[in-house]
Amino acid sequence: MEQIIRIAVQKSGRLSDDSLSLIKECGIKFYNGTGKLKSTSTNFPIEFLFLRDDDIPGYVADGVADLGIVGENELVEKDKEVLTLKKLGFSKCRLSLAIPKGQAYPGVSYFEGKNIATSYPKILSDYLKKVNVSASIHEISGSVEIAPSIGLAEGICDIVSSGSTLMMNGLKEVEEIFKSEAVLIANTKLEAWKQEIIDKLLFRINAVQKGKSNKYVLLNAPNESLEKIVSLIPGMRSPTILPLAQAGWSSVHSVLQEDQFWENIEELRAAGAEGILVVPIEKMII
Ligand code: PRT
Ligand code: ZN
Repeated sequence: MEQIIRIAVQKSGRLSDDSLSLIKECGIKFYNGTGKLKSTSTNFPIEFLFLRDDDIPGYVADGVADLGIVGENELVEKDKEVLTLKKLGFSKCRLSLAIPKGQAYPGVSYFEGKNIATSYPKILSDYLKKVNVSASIHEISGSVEIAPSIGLAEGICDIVSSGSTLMMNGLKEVEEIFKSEAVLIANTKLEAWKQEIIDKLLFRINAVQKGKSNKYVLLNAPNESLEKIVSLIPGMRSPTILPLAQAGWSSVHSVLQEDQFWENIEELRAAGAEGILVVPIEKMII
Protein backbone atom coordinates (compact mmCIF):
# COMPACT_ATOMS: atom_id res chain seq x y z
CA MET A 1 0.00 0.00 0.00
CA GLU A 2 1.16 3.49 -0.79
CA GLN A 3 2.40 5.28 2.30
CA ILE A 4 0.36 8.41 2.69
CA ILE A 5 -0.83 10.47 5.66
CA ARG A 6 -4.22 12.14 6.04
CA ILE A 7 -4.89 15.66 7.24
CA ALA A 8 -8.31 17.01 8.18
CA VAL A 9 -8.91 20.66 7.31
CA GLN A 10 -12.03 22.79 7.54
CA LYS A 11 -14.13 22.57 4.39
CA SER A 12 -15.27 26.17 4.39
CA GLY A 13 -15.15 28.78 7.09
CA ARG A 14 -12.77 31.00 8.97
CA LEU A 15 -9.98 28.41 9.12
CA SER A 16 -10.03 27.09 5.57
CA ASP A 17 -8.28 29.79 3.52
CA ASP A 18 -5.34 30.18 5.87
CA SER A 19 -5.02 26.40 6.37
CA LEU A 20 -4.85 25.81 2.62
CA SER A 21 -2.50 28.78 2.03
CA LEU A 22 -0.08 27.41 4.62
CA ILE A 23 -0.09 24.02 2.89
CA LYS A 24 0.48 25.67 -0.50
CA GLU A 25 3.33 27.78 0.92
CA CYS A 26 4.90 24.48 2.00
CA GLY A 27 5.08 23.61 -1.71
CA ILE A 28 2.35 20.96 -1.43
CA LYS A 29 0.12 20.85 -4.50
CA PHE A 30 -3.43 19.56 -4.52
CA TYR A 31 -6.78 20.19 -6.15
CA ASN A 32 -9.68 21.40 -4.02
CA GLY A 33 -12.51 22.01 -6.42
CA THR A 34 -15.83 23.04 -4.91
CA GLY A 35 -17.74 20.29 -3.21
CA LYS A 36 -14.76 17.94 -2.99
CA LEU A 37 -14.54 16.12 0.33
CA LYS A 38 -11.20 14.43 -0.35
CA SER A 39 -8.13 15.26 -2.37
CA THR A 40 -4.63 13.82 -2.69
CA SER A 41 -1.51 15.89 -3.21
CA THR A 42 0.31 15.36 -6.48
CA ASN A 43 3.77 16.00 -5.01
CA PHE A 44 3.67 15.07 -1.28
CA PRO A 45 2.35 11.88 0.39
CA ILE A 46 -0.69 13.53 1.94
CA GLU A 47 -4.44 13.22 1.49
CA PHE A 48 -6.84 15.98 2.54
CA LEU A 49 -10.22 15.47 4.18
CA PHE A 50 -12.43 18.55 4.05
CA LEU A 51 -14.67 18.55 7.14
CA ARG A 52 -16.64 20.74 9.55
CA ASP A 53 -14.26 22.06 12.18
CA ASP A 54 -16.40 20.52 14.98
CA ASP A 55 -15.56 17.04 13.69
CA ILE A 56 -11.81 17.50 13.27
CA PRO A 57 -10.65 16.74 16.87
CA GLY A 58 -12.72 13.53 16.91
CA TYR A 59 -11.48 12.31 13.51
CA VAL A 60 -7.87 12.87 14.57
CA ALA A 61 -8.36 11.23 17.99
CA ASP A 62 -9.93 8.17 16.31
CA GLY A 63 -7.14 7.94 13.74
CA VAL A 64 -9.41 8.51 10.72
CA ALA A 65 -7.08 11.44 10.08
CA ASP A 66 -3.45 11.53 11.28
CA LEU A 67 -3.33 15.33 11.42
CA GLY A 68 -5.81 18.16 11.65
CA ILE A 69 -5.94 21.94 11.64
CA VAL A 70 -8.47 23.34 14.10
CA GLY A 71 -9.06 26.28 16.46
CA GLU A 72 -7.92 25.73 20.07
CA ASN A 73 -11.45 26.66 21.21
CA GLU A 74 -12.91 23.71 19.32
CA LEU A 75 -10.07 21.43 20.42
CA VAL A 76 -10.45 22.16 24.14
CA GLU A 77 -14.24 22.10 23.95
CA LYS A 78 -14.31 18.67 22.29
CA ASP A 79 -11.82 17.38 24.88
CA LYS A 80 -10.39 14.59 22.68
CA GLU A 81 -7.05 12.96 23.23
CA VAL A 82 -4.73 14.36 20.55
CA LEU A 83 -1.29 15.94 20.42
CA THR A 84 -0.90 19.64 19.66
CA LEU A 85 2.14 19.84 17.38
CA LYS A 86 2.21 23.51 16.58
CA LYS A 87 0.45 26.82 16.98
CA LEU A 88 -0.16 28.21 13.53
CA GLY A 89 -0.67 31.92 14.25
CA PHE A 90 -3.90 32.46 12.30
CA SER A 91 -7.66 32.51 13.10
CA LYS A 92 -6.84 34.26 16.36
CA CYS A 93 -9.82 35.04 18.56
CA ARG A 94 -10.97 34.95 22.17
CA LEU A 95 -13.84 33.38 24.02
CA SER A 96 -15.47 36.00 26.23
CA LEU A 97 -18.39 36.59 28.52
CA ALA A 98 -20.64 39.46 27.50
CA ILE A 99 -23.70 41.12 29.00
CA PRO A 100 -26.23 43.77 27.87
CA LYS A 101 -24.49 47.11 27.43
CA GLY A 102 -26.69 48.98 29.93
CA GLN A 103 -26.06 46.58 32.85
CA ALA A 104 -23.65 47.50 35.61
CA TYR A 105 -20.90 44.90 35.92
CA PRO A 106 -19.57 44.39 39.46
CA GLY A 107 -17.21 41.55 38.46
CA VAL A 108 -17.64 37.88 37.66
CA SER A 109 -20.08 37.50 40.59
CA TYR A 110 -22.60 39.15 38.20
CA PHE A 111 -23.13 35.68 36.73
CA GLU A 112 -23.99 33.99 40.05
CA GLY A 113 -27.39 32.28 39.64
CA LYS A 114 -27.81 33.65 36.11
CA ASN A 115 -28.33 31.99 32.71
CA ILE A 116 -25.52 32.06 30.19
CA ALA A 117 -25.97 31.03 26.55
CA THR A 118 -22.99 29.51 24.76
CA SER A 119 -21.77 27.00 22.18
CA TYR A 120 -18.83 26.22 24.48
CA PRO A 121 -20.35 24.57 27.59
CA LYS A 122 -17.18 22.75 28.61
CA ILE A 123 -14.81 25.71 28.47
CA LEU A 124 -17.42 27.87 30.19
CA SER A 125 -18.16 25.40 32.98
CA ASP A 126 -14.43 24.88 33.63
CA TYR A 127 -14.05 28.64 33.88
CA LEU A 128 -17.04 29.08 36.20
CA LYS A 129 -15.68 26.36 38.47
CA LYS A 130 -12.30 28.08 38.57
CA VAL A 131 -13.83 31.41 39.59
CA ASN A 132 -16.32 29.78 41.94
CA VAL A 133 -19.48 31.01 40.30
CA SER A 134 -22.54 28.84 39.82
CA ALA A 135 -24.67 29.71 36.82
CA SER A 136 -26.87 27.73 34.40
CA ILE A 137 -25.34 27.09 31.05
CA HIS A 138 -27.67 27.00 28.02
CA GLU A 139 -26.02 25.30 25.12
CA ILE A 140 -27.05 26.66 21.74
CA SER A 141 -25.28 26.03 18.49
CA GLY A 142 -25.46 29.41 16.78
CA SER A 143 -26.59 33.06 16.98
CA VAL A 144 -25.63 33.06 20.64
CA GLU A 145 -25.47 36.85 20.72
CA ILE A 146 -29.24 37.27 20.37
CA ALA A 147 -29.95 35.19 23.51
CA PRO A 148 -30.16 38.15 25.95
CA SER A 149 -32.48 40.19 23.72
CA ILE A 150 -34.96 37.30 23.39
CA GLY A 151 -34.93 36.62 27.12
CA LEU A 152 -33.07 33.30 26.97
CA ALA A 153 -30.12 34.36 29.10
CA GLU A 154 -28.68 37.30 31.01
CA GLY A 155 -25.26 36.83 29.47
CA ILE A 156 -23.43 34.97 26.73
CA CYS A 157 -20.09 33.31 26.26
CA ASP A 158 -18.97 33.45 22.63
CA ILE A 159 -16.08 33.94 20.26
CA VAL A 160 -15.03 37.55 19.84
CA SER A 161 -12.64 38.86 17.26
CA SER A 162 -13.16 42.56 16.42
CA GLY A 163 -16.03 42.95 18.93
CA SER A 164 -18.41 44.37 16.33
CA THR A 165 -20.94 41.49 16.57
CA LEU A 166 -21.29 42.16 20.31
CA MET A 167 -21.70 45.85 19.71
CA MET A 168 -24.33 45.35 17.01
CA ASN A 169 -26.32 43.23 19.44
CA GLY A 170 -26.15 45.72 22.29
CA LEU A 171 -23.70 43.66 24.34
CA LYS A 172 -20.39 44.46 26.06
CA GLU A 173 -17.46 42.13 26.66
CA VAL A 174 -16.78 41.76 30.40
CA GLU A 175 -14.42 38.78 30.82
CA GLU A 176 -12.01 37.12 28.42
CA ILE A 177 -11.93 33.46 29.40
CA PHE A 178 -9.90 31.76 26.67
CA LYS A 179 -7.50 32.78 23.89
CA SER A 180 -7.45 30.76 20.70
CA GLU A 181 -5.60 30.36 17.44
CA ALA A 182 -5.38 27.63 14.81
CA VAL A 183 -3.24 24.64 15.81
CA LEU A 184 -1.88 21.58 14.04
CA ILE A 185 -2.97 18.46 15.92
CA ALA A 186 -1.96 14.82 15.55
CA ASN A 187 -3.17 11.38 16.53
CA THR A 188 -1.34 10.09 19.61
CA LYS A 189 -0.41 6.69 18.17
CA LEU A 190 1.31 7.28 14.87
CA GLU A 191 3.48 4.66 13.20
CA ALA A 192 7.12 5.63 12.63
CA TRP A 193 6.71 6.01 8.85
CA LYS A 194 3.85 8.47 9.37
CA GLN A 195 5.93 10.38 11.89
CA GLU A 196 8.70 10.69 9.27
CA ILE A 197 6.32 12.28 6.77
CA ILE A 198 4.95 14.59 9.48
CA ASP A 199 8.48 15.66 10.41
CA LYS A 200 9.05 16.67 6.76
CA LEU A 201 5.82 18.67 6.83
CA LEU A 202 6.77 20.34 10.13
CA PHE A 203 10.19 21.25 8.72
CA ARG A 204 8.46 23.05 5.87
CA ILE A 205 5.93 24.77 8.15
CA ASN A 206 8.76 26.01 10.36
CA ALA A 207 10.61 27.41 7.33
CA VAL A 208 7.48 29.23 6.14
CA GLN A 209 6.74 30.64 9.63
CA LYS A 210 10.35 31.82 10.17
CA GLY A 211 10.32 33.43 6.74
CA LYS A 212 7.20 35.38 7.65
CA SER A 213 8.55 36.84 10.87
CA ASN A 214 11.96 37.72 9.38
CA LYS A 215 12.99 40.23 6.74
CA TYR A 216 15.97 40.52 4.46
CA VAL A 217 17.57 43.91 4.99
CA LEU A 218 19.95 45.65 2.54
CA LEU A 219 21.52 49.01 3.25
CA ASN A 220 24.42 51.22 2.24
CA ALA A 221 26.85 52.47 4.88
CA PRO A 222 30.08 54.45 5.06
CA ASN A 223 32.94 52.06 5.86
CA GLU A 224 33.80 53.83 9.11
CA SER A 225 30.41 52.93 10.61
CA LEU A 226 30.37 49.27 9.52
CA GLU A 227 31.31 47.97 12.94
CA LYS A 228 28.44 49.82 14.61
CA ILE A 229 25.97 48.77 11.91
CA VAL A 230 26.99 45.11 12.04
CA SER A 231 26.37 45.16 15.80
CA LEU A 232 22.83 46.46 15.18
CA ILE A 233 21.90 43.89 12.50
CA PRO A 234 23.90 40.76 13.35
CA GLY A 235 21.94 38.49 10.99
CA MET A 236 21.81 34.68 10.91
CA ARG A 237 25.55 34.08 11.23
CA SER A 238 26.89 37.51 10.37
CA PRO A 239 25.93 40.07 7.70
CA THR A 240 27.30 40.02 4.17
CA ILE A 241 29.39 43.11 3.38
CA LEU A 242 30.09 44.03 -0.25
CA PRO A 243 32.02 47.08 -1.46
CA LEU A 244 30.04 49.68 -3.41
CA ALA A 245 31.44 51.11 -6.65
CA GLN A 246 31.83 54.41 -4.75
CA ALA A 247 34.99 54.28 -2.61
CA GLY A 248 34.54 54.34 1.16
CA TRP A 249 31.02 52.79 1.07
CA SER A 250 29.70 49.25 1.47
CA SER A 251 26.44 47.42 1.03
CA VAL A 252 25.38 45.41 4.09
CA HIS A 253 22.92 42.49 3.78
CA SER A 254 21.37 40.80 6.78
CA VAL A 255 18.33 38.94 8.10
CA LEU A 256 16.35 40.33 11.01
CA GLN A 257 13.15 39.79 12.89
CA GLU A 258 10.86 42.57 11.79
CA ASP A 259 10.38 44.01 15.29
CA GLN A 260 14.18 44.08 15.83
CA PHE A 261 14.48 46.10 12.67
CA TRP A 262 12.04 48.74 13.91
CA GLU A 263 13.83 48.93 17.25
CA ASN A 264 17.15 49.62 15.55
CA ILE A 265 16.14 51.83 12.65
CA GLU A 266 16.95 55.17 14.34
CA GLU A 267 20.38 53.99 15.44
CA LEU A 268 21.10 52.61 11.97
CA ARG A 269 20.27 55.96 10.41
CA ALA A 270 22.28 57.82 13.04
CA ALA A 271 25.25 55.58 12.20
CA GLY A 272 25.00 56.73 8.57
CA ALA A 273 23.01 53.88 6.99
CA GLU A 274 21.05 54.91 3.92
CA GLY A 275 19.21 53.36 0.99
CA ILE A 276 17.67 50.85 3.39
CA LEU A 277 15.59 48.12 1.72
CA VAL A 278 13.48 45.62 3.68
CA VAL A 279 12.48 42.61 1.62
CA PRO A 280 10.11 39.74 2.52
CA ILE A 281 11.54 36.24 2.87
CA GLU A 282 9.54 33.36 1.42
CA LYS A 283 11.22 30.51 3.33
CA MET A 284 13.98 30.45 5.92
CA ILE A 285 16.02 27.40 6.87
CA ILE A 286 18.65 27.78 9.57
O1 PRT B 1 -18.99 24.96 9.31
P1 PRT B 1 -18.00 24.75 10.40
O2 PRT B 1 -18.59 24.06 11.61
O3 PRT B 1 -16.75 24.12 9.87
O4 PRT B 1 -17.54 26.23 10.84
P2 PRT B 1 -18.01 27.14 12.07
O5 PRT B 1 -19.12 28.01 11.57
O6 PRT B 1 -18.22 26.33 13.30
O7 PRT B 1 -16.72 27.97 12.37
P3 PRT B 1 -16.12 29.28 11.68
O8 PRT B 1 -15.66 28.99 10.29
O9 PRT B 1 -17.00 30.45 11.88
O10 PRT B 1 -14.84 29.48 12.64
C1 PRT B 1 -13.84 28.53 12.68
C2 PRT B 1 -12.86 28.92 13.77
O11 PRT B 1 -12.30 30.21 13.49
C3 PRT B 1 -13.44 29.08 15.16
O12 PRT B 1 -13.59 27.85 15.84
C4 PRT B 1 -12.40 29.96 15.83
O13 PRT B 1 -11.30 29.18 16.28
C5 PRT B 1 -11.90 30.84 14.70
N1 PRT B 1 -12.42 32.23 14.69
C6 PRT B 1 -11.66 33.34 14.57
C7 PRT B 1 -13.71 32.63 14.78
C8 PRT B 1 -13.72 34.03 14.73
N2 PRT B 1 -12.42 34.43 14.57
C9 PRT B 1 -14.97 34.75 14.80
N3 PRT B 1 -14.95 35.97 14.75
N4 PRT B 1 -14.87 31.95 14.91
C10 PRT B 1 -16.04 32.60 14.96
N5 PRT B 1 -16.14 33.97 14.93
C11 PRT B 1 -17.53 34.53 14.99
C12 PRT B 1 -18.12 34.52 16.40
O14 PRT B 1 -18.80 33.31 16.65
C13 PRT B 1 -19.08 35.71 16.38
O15 PRT B 1 -20.33 35.35 15.82
O16 PRT B 1 -17.55 35.85 14.58
C14 PRT B 1 -18.39 36.65 15.42
C15 PRT B 1 -17.56 37.61 16.22
O17 PRT B 1 -16.68 38.31 15.39
P4 PRT B 1 -16.41 39.87 15.64
O18 PRT B 1 -15.26 40.19 14.73
O19 PRT B 1 -17.66 40.59 15.27
O20 PRT B 1 -16.04 40.04 17.10
ZN1 ZN C 1 -18.10 24.45 13.54
